[in-house]
Amino acid sequence: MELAPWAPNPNAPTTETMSPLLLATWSINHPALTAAWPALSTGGTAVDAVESAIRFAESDPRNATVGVGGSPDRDGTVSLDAAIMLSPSRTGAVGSVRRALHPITVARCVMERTPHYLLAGEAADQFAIEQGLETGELLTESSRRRWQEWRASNSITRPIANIEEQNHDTIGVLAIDSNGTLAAGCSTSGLAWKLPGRVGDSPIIGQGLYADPSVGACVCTGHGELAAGICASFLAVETLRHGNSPTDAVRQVLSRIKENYQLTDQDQIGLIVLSHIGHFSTGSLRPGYTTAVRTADRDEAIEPELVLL
Ligand code: SD4
Repeated sequence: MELAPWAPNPNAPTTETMSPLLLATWSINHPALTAAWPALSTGGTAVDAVESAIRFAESDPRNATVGVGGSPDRDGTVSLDAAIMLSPSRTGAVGSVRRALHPITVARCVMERTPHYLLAGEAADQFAIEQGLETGELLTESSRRRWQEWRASNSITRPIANIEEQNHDTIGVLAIDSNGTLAAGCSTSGLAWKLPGRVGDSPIIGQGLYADPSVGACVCTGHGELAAGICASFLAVETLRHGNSPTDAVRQVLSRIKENYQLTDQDQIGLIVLSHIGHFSTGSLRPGYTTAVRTADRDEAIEPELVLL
């Protein structure tokens, strides 16, 4: 049977104005939401809010796993991953950049100015330079010192640090603007002391983040390898797509991780799931994960709704 072409329904209600909303992984990223909120709450776009919140975190040298001052890899070099996503056909990402000071902006440029979705390594830094974006030294005195202390007290067979608030402040941001448009973004230096060349879940669509404007969005933080194998953010959004709540989606992701991995005491994943109508839930494998929330009525850091273990 031939289907009639889609035509707009003249009786459809007009899109309601939504209240803007900003969410970020880890309470330490609360100031990043505070920085992005004035523009978002006065008509700014979700994509600008995600970029500006993340740029704020990337600029803060005290933030030990995002941007300048991020945690080095095993060999003492800082390399960064970032991604931004509005919809399946509007995504941009960079992996393993070593010079770009704002990988989230490089990711946005990949989305807006190239036919590609992901650029990696030296060529991604070169792309940032060609686009006139800021580059510089990512290693600070303090990140160098932390790396030296780690080298002195650990063998190189133990390449990663525990995921906790003190050493894991990877930023994942979800936003809805007053037009009801969704955006998601992530930026990270990845797991501390990772093997050089390792790229985590954060710049990979479906793993560290996913957004589908008609369904919802998700961002993950923690051990990227756990989010990777189950396509955690995609799984969360697909769970919403089948009519389930954000809480169901968080539960689904955490249970799927538990079913598939031999979890150690150090393994952690935290996630935020947001429906396209502004309902959200948060969860983590273990206690310790927090979420920053900014709306017209809320300005706080909250404990996860679900903690699996
Ligand atoms: C990664 N998921 O590279 C990131 C790290 C992270 O809080 O989120 N840490 O695996």
